[in-house]
Amino acid sequence: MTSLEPAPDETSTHLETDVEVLVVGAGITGLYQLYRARVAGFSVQLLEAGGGVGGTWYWNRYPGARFDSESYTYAYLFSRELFEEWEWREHFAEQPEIERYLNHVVDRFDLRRHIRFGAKVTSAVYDETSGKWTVVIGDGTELRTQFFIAATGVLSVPYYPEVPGRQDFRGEAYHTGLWPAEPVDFAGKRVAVIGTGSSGVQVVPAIADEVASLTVYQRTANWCTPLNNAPITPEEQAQLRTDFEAMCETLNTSPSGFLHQAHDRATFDDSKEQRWEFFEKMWSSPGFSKLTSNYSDLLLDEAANAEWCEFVAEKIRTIVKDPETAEKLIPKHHRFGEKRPPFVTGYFEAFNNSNADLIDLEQTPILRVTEDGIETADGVREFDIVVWATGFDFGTGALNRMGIRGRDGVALEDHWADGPKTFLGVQTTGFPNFFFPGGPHAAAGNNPRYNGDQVDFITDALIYLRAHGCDTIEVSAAAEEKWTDMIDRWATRAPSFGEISYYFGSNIPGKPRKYLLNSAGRPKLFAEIDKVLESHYQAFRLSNSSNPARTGA
Ligand code: NA7
Repeated sequence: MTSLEPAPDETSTHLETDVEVLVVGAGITGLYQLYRARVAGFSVQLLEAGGGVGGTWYWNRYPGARFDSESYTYAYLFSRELFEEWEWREHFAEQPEIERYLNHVVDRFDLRRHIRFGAKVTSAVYDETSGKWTVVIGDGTELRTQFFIAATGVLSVPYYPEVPGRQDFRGEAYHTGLWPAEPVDFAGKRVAVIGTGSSGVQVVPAIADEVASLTVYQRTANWCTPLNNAPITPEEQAQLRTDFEAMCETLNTSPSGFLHQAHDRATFDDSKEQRWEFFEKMWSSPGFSKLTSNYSDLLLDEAANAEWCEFVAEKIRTIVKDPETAEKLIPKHHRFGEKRPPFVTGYFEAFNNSNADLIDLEQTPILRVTEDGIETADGVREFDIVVWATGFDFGTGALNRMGIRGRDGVALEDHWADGPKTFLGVQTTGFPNFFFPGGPHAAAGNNPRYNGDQVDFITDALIYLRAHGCDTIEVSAAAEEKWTDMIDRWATRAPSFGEISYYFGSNIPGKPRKYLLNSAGRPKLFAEIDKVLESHYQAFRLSNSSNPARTGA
């Protein structure tokens, strides 16, 4: 462990080396998978590379890191008791509270004894004869499992751009996605933040008031709008409890897994005055409702989108006192919703501090990192701390790096050389008994909802296998092809993210430009799951490794 990695949780060093279900990743999805597998009566082990539970919410512990989906809709809903006993402090919880919550869940359901921390998977190889996987971790320990479930997340491999001299910097350097457990002391320091995605725009206001100077390196301005966070009042807490069932129902029938209600009017149904009044309401609304509750044509009609963008641009001009900085902060090349919109608290305001500066990398690109700072066409600026908020190898990053080898030794990264191919975002052909909930082709929306649906589907499939005397399951090439074609078709259809976004892998040089989410959302997943269940898993080949004659159910 380097000093940059959060300290390990010494309380769980448990390791069962021969199990029915092996889960990788102690994030929200992996912990739920562990819970479901255990309740279903399977022997189960969870491996986690980090030193504690949380996954994304373990590694991304930078100042200002918080949910931008409502806490109670992002958290677990499988247990009403859990929902009732955990009172979220804020509508959008901050990282420490999230980490506390996930630790509470682990202890509440006695899951810790199944988890081994500090156990990074280095290879996972399928054995055709036994139908089992052999999984090796960093210290060389070998494990055997019937079912191998990688809940390794989509935002778990931090990306550092190839900037010359990055390693030469002698000050402190941190990536937002690999933040140390010990607090970083920003007081009185000259700080650079590179990157203005969701992470960068959360860090900036969180440290703005304590640093000596803050220089933000922006390559692309983003359509940031206010998060509008607030503490949850006792009355709201009581209401949440009363409304639990109704809330679950709303979330389960919403394509993106949010509570926000869709608006029934299109932009130009209203006069300019009415529109601006409505936009003010949107501006003051919580989180993603700017996308989900805005005018119905916001993401479908260019002129409608441009109206909202004009409104947001005016807001930026009003907040940011220096007109030149304000103009730099207004996106010029993409519409609202074309990239994942960040939600902010005090981001634009931070640029009114006399010690804050915005460098527009479109005008003056970074040439190199030096021992003391960062050089652009404008010269060198010296820093004590550089924060790399430069994103992740999204979707396939972790899975393609785990040394996963399927039937005939085929490498997953080769099978997916042109982009991921999946069925339901849970299995890929040639890799029997291997699942990856919350991985590529998972939803665009409130992640834990869709990922939880996938975990339920997987667990139910394993229960079905057991009940029918089978121990091996592999999706057919035809089902995989059909689902992947559907993903690609929906990817280019409005309302979808633009192709210049990490959702298409465009932030990683050389990565295939393939859509990594599922824009059809939960309704399509539910419909397909229903078909699978009605057809008794026809999309899959079920078999028994010790009795090849026992095939299908
Ligand atoms: P993002 O959203 O991928 O943002 C990464 C940022 O880093 C973005 O502003 C990039 O600019 C910038 N970047 C990337 N490479 C460079 C180079 N070479 N030079 C300068 N700037 C660069 O990652 P986040 O961590 O902010 O958010 C990820 C998700 O976490 C988010 O969507 C939420 O789901 C939570 P670009 O826009 O590519 O020009």
